Amino acid sequence: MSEGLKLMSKPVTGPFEKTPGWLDWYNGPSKPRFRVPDGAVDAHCHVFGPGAEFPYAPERKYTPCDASRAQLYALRDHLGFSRNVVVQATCHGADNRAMIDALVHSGGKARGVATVKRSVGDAELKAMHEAGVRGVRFNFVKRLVDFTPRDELIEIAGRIARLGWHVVIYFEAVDLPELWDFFTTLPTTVVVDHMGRPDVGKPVNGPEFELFVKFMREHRNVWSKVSCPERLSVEGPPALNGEENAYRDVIPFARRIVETFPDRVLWGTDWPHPNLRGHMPDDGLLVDFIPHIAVTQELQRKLLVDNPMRLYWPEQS
Ligand code: 0GY
Repeated sequence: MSEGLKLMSKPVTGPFEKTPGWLDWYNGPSKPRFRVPDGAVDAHCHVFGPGAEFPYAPERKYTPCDASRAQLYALRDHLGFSRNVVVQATCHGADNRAMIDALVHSGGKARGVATVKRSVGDAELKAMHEAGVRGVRFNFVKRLVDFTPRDELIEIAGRIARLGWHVVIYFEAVDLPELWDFFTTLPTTVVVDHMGRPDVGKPVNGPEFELFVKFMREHRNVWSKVSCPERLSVEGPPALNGEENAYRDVIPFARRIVETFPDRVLWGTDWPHPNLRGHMPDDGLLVDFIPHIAVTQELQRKLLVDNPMRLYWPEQS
């Protein structure tokens, strides 16, 4: 672990007070043993603030510790990745300035996913596109956001479809049946965060996860991020489990999605890991998890390079 220590500056908090019990991101990530293929993309990560420069939104459900673009890009380099997809975090609401600031200071190495409201202007969407935004996120996780009417989301989806953007959806597995009809009317590519958050305590071939597989099988515009074992695992982190066995209970779920839909999967660190309660992962060990879910070099290339490049940098893929 010592190789990564002090690579990144320590987490700090700006003028805001963190949510009680908040876990800061880990500033001593190990150097992964798994060497990601050249051109690999971390396709799900966030920036938080810094709050002094980019204030957190009044409607937020949590207040994090700051996590700046410089810290994100230091992590990218340390882990051996080439590019990032920075997803708007709910603590910034629909104020995309921190995310866009990260994109415009990335030297073309980052794309973004924004949160927008119906009131967003065409000129604003165009400016976001020029900065590198390629999608919007619709969030259905009730602890993170207030309800947005479906007709507003459909209207937004129709407008961003014209820019060639996609929709990222975040929801809990138990809510898929109720959301199915809405999701299947979306006119764009649809990217699901974290495999629709399966309950990995249930069987991988049980009815709940089968529904998610059916969702992807029957709708070829649906992609999935096979990210966040640290968030989904019931068995837990390496300290409890031994490094080789970290998050072992998530492997069958992620591996099934990678092997069934190899051309429609993405992977991301989820740094700086909002709202974790039990532990904060070592991002180096998260990278070491990848060969357990994408077991051949071909699958690894698709997951980490070919798929994200096709979606976010089609002109270069
Ligand atoms: C994630 C997961 C979470 C939070 C957010 O934008 C966010 O606040 O996405 C979560 O709390 O599960 O993907 O980062």
